[in-house]
Amino acid sequence: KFQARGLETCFHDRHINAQIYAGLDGRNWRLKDYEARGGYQALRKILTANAEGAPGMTPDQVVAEVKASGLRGRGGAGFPTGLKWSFMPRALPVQKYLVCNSDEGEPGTCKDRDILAYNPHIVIEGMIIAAYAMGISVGYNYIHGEIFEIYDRFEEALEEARAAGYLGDHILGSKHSFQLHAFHGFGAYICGEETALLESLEGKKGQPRFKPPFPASFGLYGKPTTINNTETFAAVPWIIRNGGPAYLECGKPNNGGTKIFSMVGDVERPGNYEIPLGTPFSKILELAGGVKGGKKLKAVIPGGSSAPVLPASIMMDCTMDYDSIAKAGSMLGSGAVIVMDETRCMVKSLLRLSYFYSHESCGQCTPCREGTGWLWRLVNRLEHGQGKAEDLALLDSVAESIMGRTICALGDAAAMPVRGMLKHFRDEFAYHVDHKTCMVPAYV
Ligand code: L3W
Ligand code: SF4
Repeated sequence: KFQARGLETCFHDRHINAQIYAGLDGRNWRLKDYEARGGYQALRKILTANAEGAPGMTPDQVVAEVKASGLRGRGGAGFPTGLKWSFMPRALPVQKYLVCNSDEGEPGTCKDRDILAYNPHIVIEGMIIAAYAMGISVGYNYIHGEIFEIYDRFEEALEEARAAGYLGDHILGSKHSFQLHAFHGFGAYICGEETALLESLEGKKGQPRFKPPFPASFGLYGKPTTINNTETFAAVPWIIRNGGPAYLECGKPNNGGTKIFSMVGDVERPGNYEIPLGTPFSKILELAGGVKGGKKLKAVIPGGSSAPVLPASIMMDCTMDYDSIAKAGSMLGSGAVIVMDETRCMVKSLLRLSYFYSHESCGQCTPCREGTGWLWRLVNRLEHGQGKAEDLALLDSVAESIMGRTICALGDAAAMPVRGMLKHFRDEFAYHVDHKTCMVPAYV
């Protein structure tokens, strides 16, 4: 059921790969296996009282450790995790919630489902620690609606954790109580947007809310809520056991630790690879076996479908971290690296992306609802030899009119790939207009 998909080990000495993928063969994901690998030791470290009865680490110390680690949100935005945790008004005597965003839906991204499949307890432990740090007593893991086995497995893991006293009242005999529940989502891409996820969790239609207010002040049921991605929580136990500075050192300044990249598209060994942030792109391409069939690399979308495409010449000079990819004009996003070889037609690729965003738009705001449809129809006619000379400028203008004018990031996510394609591969689009066909022989 849970087969390895070409997962490689990390080549860095101080990696957490063994932690996340330790249950790789699909059998040793259970609590006893996780404990045998040092699982729940971080939780014991913070909760075990010293001779004076004080906990091993105070909530403030936990937040400080996460801040020191440089951990940034692994869901797409790269927001500093420790800073986000510090927004939680811990002392406020109201119900507060912790939510894990496992609604992985970004095209190309398939890392969170692997973490949940191979090592669900690492996420549970990370969430219990986060709840302790922020004084939260109730949490949910919102799992993508189209993955069934993983939801069932997570439920089983929760049962194990409850039976062992890691979840529930007075965890490990301490004052910390935390109830954690799994929630099976509905499979809509937009439910991965944090406020749409909250609406969905409340039983409503999954549509994004205006921000601000951010979930930190107005979240689930209007209460203060912290939402982090699955991979973000999975990094926390290692940080607590080994210290924030050690995690930071695994990566590079402002880009602490390791990150899982989903290598997809035209590579020999597609799969998830955990590498230190700051690793050259050429290295991860090599880990994935290089470009499939020995073909030439044409382009790469470095951070999931929302990120602008980069041509091979730029990508080969990049390192895989937030700052390097942003400097090159794209974003690291959720870490899906979509590799395209020389036979890929950029018009056809954009057509697929544009259709996706048009289909997934929730329809609340006009620039996104109408604009994504226009983008798709324009690219569709270019692809099918009916494009006009003015269509390229029109594409630019529609994308420009969407950017920054919508409630959530989906509008930008639809517009950015268009701008990236036209910036770097305009000649291909012009060729479709002039010749009514594709310049890439494989698709003619
Ligand atoms: C309190 C403030 N909280 C920001 C919080 C905010 C959120 C986080 C980041 O989009 C991106 C998007 C997709 N007080 C705050 C504050 N926060 N300022 O920090 O916020 P933000 O708005 O920068 O990003 P976002 O809305 O979370 C996420 C991109 O990720 N993406 C999508 C990937 C999709 C998946 C998936 O399918 N699972 O990962 C890929 O690139 O385009 O740009 O928590 O509340 N002042
Ligand atoms: Fe919905 Fe699109 Fe507006 Fe987001 S940008 S709220 S997906 S219509």
